[in-house]
Amino acid sequence: MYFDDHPHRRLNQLTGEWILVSPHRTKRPWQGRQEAPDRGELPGYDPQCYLCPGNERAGGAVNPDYDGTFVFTNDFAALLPDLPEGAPESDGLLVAEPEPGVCRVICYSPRHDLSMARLGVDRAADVVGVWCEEFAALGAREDVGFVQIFENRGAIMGCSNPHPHGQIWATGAVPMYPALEDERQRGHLDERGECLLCRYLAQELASGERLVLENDSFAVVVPFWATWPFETMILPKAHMPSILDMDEGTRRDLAEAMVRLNVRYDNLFETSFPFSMGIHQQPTDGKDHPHWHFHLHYYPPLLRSRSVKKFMVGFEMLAMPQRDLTPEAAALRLRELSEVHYMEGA
Ligand code: H2U
Ligand code: ZN
Repeated sequence: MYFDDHPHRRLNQLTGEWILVSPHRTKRPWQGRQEAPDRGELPGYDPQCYLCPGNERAGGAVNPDYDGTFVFTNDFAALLPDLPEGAPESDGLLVAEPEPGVCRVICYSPRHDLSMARLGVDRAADVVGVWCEEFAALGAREDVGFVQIFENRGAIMGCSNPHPHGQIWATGAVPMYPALEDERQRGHLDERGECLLCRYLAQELASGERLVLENDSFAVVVPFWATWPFETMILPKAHMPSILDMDEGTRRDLAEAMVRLNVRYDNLFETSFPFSMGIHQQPTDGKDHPHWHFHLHYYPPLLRSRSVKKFMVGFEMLAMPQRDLTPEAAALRLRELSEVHYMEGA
């Protein structure tokens, strides 16, 4: 196929951005394992960890002896509610406005050592439940227009702590990427009378070329327009503007899809796989957003081994993102991996 061999660019339908693909540079065969598996076991409890039960955090607060999930307001929040009145007007081209908001931290489990890949589906479903509760509560606030749920995992991503946790930043305005996706999805529904991602998913399920795994309610694909080497997207098969549209069974299916994907990711380079992931869903301005189809993005930086990452520099910083490995080849690699975690296998 032409696009397996020749440089080309692909359109990201969700943002309108283009990505350069250079498949002719990956003709060399895959070299197999480059490094020994990373079997560095973490302790189940770390007395130095600010997220473990019963420990003191930086601000002086003491974590309860929690069992299950634990949510608290970030002690170093990037956003604050209740900003003072009296911000100056913008001055010509110098445009600024106050941005109120709330930052929360979610511990997935009391266990310091169990990331999503090894948490088990029941615990992962509890995390999905907390996301729904937090989304509902934060989204109901007058001063919150968008709720960004995300997780930063691994030192390479600047994550400060291996204790499995995620974050929520709720903002007054809709941030840049969700705003782009909002515009593209609205435009598609207006012009074609059908949801952009329902249509995209039907095409991906029909081809199967970029499909990594699926269950009754969700499909995991390497998007046709993926930027990061092993980037994936989790999409609900039914049209749902937000995570609150999931029933109990669908929440569990989401947890199952996440756990299976995370196991494959860990198995890829036999390491605790770093990434940034996040949920994109409808804004929380009280209006209807029928064009929104919620989804999760996983952006992992690793390229060839647990220490060789993809750099977005040079042409990519100045012009447009670029990749060598095609999304189809990445999906094939992820599809071939086992769903038994390498730390739990023989
Ligand atoms: P990472 O997920 O990027 O590691 O960030 C963890 C968050 O935890 C970070 O935003 C917060 C930091 O502000 N934090 C607390 O709220 N309390 C602490 O005692 C330490 C870290
Ligand atoms: Zn811990």
